[in-house]
Amino acid sequence: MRSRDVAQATSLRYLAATIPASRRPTPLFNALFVALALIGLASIALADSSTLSASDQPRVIVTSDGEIDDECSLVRFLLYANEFVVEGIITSSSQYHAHGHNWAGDDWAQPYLEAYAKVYPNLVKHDPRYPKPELLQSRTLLGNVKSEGEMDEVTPGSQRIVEVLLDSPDTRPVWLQAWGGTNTIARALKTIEEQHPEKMAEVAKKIRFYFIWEQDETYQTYIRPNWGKFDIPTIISDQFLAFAYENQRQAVPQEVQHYFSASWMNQHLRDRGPLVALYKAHDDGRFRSEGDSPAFLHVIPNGLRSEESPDWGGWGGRFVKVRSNTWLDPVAEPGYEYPAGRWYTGSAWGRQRVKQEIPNDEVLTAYLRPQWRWIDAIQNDFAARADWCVKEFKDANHSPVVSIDGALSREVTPGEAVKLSASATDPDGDRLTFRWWQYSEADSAKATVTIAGIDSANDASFVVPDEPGKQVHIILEVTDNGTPSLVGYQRVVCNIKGN
Ligand SMILES: [Ca+2]
Ligand SMILES: [Ca+2]
Ligand SMILES: [Ca+2]
Repeated sequence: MRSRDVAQATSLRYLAATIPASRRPTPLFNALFVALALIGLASIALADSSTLSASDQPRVIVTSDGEIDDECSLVRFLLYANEFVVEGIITSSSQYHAHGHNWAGDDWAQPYLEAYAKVYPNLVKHDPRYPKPELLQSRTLLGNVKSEGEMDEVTPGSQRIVEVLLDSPDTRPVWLQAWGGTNTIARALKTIEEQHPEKMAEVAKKIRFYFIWEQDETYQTYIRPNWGKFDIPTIISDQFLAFAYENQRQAVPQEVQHYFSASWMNQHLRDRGPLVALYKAHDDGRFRSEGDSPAFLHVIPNGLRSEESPDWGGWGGRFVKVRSNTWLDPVAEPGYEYPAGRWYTGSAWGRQRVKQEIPNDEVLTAYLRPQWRWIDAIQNDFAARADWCVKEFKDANHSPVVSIDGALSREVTPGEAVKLSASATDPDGDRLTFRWWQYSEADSAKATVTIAGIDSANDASFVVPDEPGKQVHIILEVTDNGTPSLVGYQRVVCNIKGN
């Protein structure tokens, strides 16, 4: 097998259990997808799915070490609870936080859940899918917290992960996120290995990992050696630095830093009810850190389809495959060799570069771009949801809903003029602006295509470059003129035929 074929085969396998993205679920589509998947036609369902503007809510389990930036991330996460099936919010330790070591308390998440309960009656005016506070409460549990990397003890948190993964009638992917150490996840997997070794392969097929660094050793010492053979798709992010503490996001360009400024934050987050009131910005209001948020930003079904393959890119960054199942941040340095072991503060490329404190470090800026390029849209979307906590539907903004005419994934021929056409609606009746662009970093084509009618809803096109076997990724961004201005997306993936 040539390397490209290997990549494509993996990508297909990755796709097979992943349901394509959009904002509105329809039961008909879900039933159709399940039926097709059952008879082994999942990839055909995906090819045809573009005519069905629907998706399911991704299932997610958060594990968090309760640092201040996790607390900030939890506020944002709860505002997106309508987009997910929240299977668990589990406290874990890390190399930074554990019992007796900068510990926020076993019940650090409680004030946030209580505040969520207070704003829930208003949030459901904006989306009835927000989960009941009692449901979130019942799934918020203590994991392995006694020391860094501790995975000996079976805990309520580890058992919740076991329960979700062993629930065999449900084959949908489960995104296991590590905002801290991977130890509680490791403990859960060890329980499954010990008690149900015959189910490991089936369980592994459901799992998607997204780790914010490896904040303890358990991925290397337990998960990789024992579960590596199952090729669980694993993203380990270092580019989250663009969304982290000031000293870490220093290379983010000025025009983007604006969205972290006290003036912007105060304008959009002050007086937004009890949940956002708990958001631990700095005293003057400026952004503190949400280094862990990319773990769930990646799976928000916003139309970018980032959950379909880690190299496609989206709100949680963009990654390259460096080992059979492991996707890390793209390092542009010629001849760079990724570490064989942990990707963390002691080894990750961006972290090492940040330590060098190079003024106007354009190389670091470029490295972090897959994350910061979306910050304006990410922050405005956050601001709108802060409004949802206190405002009526008619007084708040909601994203445009975008629908592509024709397939989302297409087979195209070199020289062919591909027509790009879409429609969009806005829940608030806002005026909409269309913009098509090639996500050239995410696609395998070398050529930069010229898109005619770049701001046209239904009269845009481009000519397919002569690069058989490659892909061109076209993003459609539809922006409304509400306050704050919000964006809806779709992505058209064109597979160039030949060879
Ligand atoms: Ca954390
Ligand atoms: Ca709107
Ligand atoms: Ca390209």
